[in-house]
Amino acid sequence: MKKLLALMLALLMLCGVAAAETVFPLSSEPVTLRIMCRVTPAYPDQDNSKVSCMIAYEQMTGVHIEWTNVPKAVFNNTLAATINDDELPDIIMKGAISNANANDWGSEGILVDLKPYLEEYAPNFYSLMKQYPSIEQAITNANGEIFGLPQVVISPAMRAPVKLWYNTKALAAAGYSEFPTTLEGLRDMLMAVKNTDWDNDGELNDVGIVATADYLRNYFYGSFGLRNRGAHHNVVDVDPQTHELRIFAQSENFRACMEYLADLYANGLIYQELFTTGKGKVSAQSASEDLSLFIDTTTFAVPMAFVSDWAGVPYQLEGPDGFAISSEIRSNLHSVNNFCVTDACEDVGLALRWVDYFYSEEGARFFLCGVENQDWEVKQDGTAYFTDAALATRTSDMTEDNFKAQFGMWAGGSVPAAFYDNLFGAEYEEQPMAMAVAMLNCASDVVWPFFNWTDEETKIINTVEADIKTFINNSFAQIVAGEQELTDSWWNNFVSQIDAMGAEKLLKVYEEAISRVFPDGNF
Ligand SMILES: [Ca+2]
Repeated sequence: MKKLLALMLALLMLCGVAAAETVFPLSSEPVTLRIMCRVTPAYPDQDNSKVSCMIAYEQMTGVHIEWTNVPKAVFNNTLAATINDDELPDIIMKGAISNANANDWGSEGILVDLKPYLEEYAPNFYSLMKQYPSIEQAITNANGEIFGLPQVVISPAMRAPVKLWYNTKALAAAGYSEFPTTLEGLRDMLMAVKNTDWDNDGELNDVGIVATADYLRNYFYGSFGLRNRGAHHNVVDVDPQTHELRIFAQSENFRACMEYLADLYANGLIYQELFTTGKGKVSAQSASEDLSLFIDTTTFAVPMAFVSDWAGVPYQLEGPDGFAISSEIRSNLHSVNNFCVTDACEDVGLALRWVDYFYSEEGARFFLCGVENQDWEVKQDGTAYFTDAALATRTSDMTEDNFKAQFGMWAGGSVPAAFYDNLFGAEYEEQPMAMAVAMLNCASDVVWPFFNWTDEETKIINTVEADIKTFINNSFAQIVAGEQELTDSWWNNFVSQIDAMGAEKLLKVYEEAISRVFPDGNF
């Protein structure tokens, strides 16, 4: 019996990983799909029709794409206006639409339920979904509908995006041979760097830590044991002592985290414009050598000429209570609803066959990195990398994203594709990869997937949780930037305001969802 079971399991696994061959062209008749896509400034003219894999894919598939390229900064508003005006494209791509919005638009008939089509028209995606149950769980709503395809992450390289990078020249000039391991050590080191003219330009002009506000919070939270259920949940986690659900911003450790960062900020050890311009200036700051430490996924914002000055910290810094958790850890998903089909689409099957190739190993590499033997090739040692012709287009003022966005659709993320181990560059380079593996080792034992809420729960998530999250993030920024003093009365008021905003209701909703997702109680 045991043997039979093992055999059946082995067979099941074989079926699970067997890639479905996509047959090209997808259409023998000329056919057009209209895709509205979120694009970042990395792309040439922010125009997907100029990306070489998309040019090649038109030839392969026989499907012409009419692109509506929408800059990231205005994407959500533009999408909302498009839906309001009933001028729908066939497909909405790279939008990372929240499950709550997708369920809303789905229930109004604007988005098509893809579930009945997946097995037949998206066999690569379908087999991934069956192989990784957390994927199916995260994208299937309470009515059993699926309104969008996600970015799947299989490789560890893609599961720990928040990393700490330091300028080795700055550290050496300040007398450090190794990066510190604790928050206290970090403060001392930043102070020493700040007081060193490490780039020898005659001025003390180091700008301190640069990060987006999100990444600043999500890195330092971990050193205080906060947000300990991973990257997909920003308000609720589990109290490490009591193992009960909590709104982590109401814990004393959240106060301690803000106090620590407010002290850094007041001493000029955090970039003073971080809460207004975020990491927007990494490129210029690293080129003028004013930057010694930043938090980001890789060094892709640093101009090529300076990249070799930078090294990463392959561990989470330890906080005052001994916490060293990496809080920005993804499940097997990066983002959901990156490929949604609208009711304006006349051939849902074709739309799905078009995207399904990107969930195969071969197709994912094509979609994300570009055309084999034109943009990249397999080198003699078996590793893949860009061709000489591709590398010849690289100029020293280009960031890695600028360079890559000429060939593939990776830059900017939230893609409808699967990230296997066969990619190269960016997160897959030796250093970021080693750091990602190390940060995964600092993850909590349990990382919550995206939850798919019921209609009733969605109402609470869209209102109560969204409001609490905004309130927490704004308060955090005010305290850290010193606009507000963190007194006892401010703190007590902050905690009770979260209660007044519906903390209990929100925790109840999490409790319900968790009883569905973790029926064994190991949440
Ligand atoms: Ca200087």
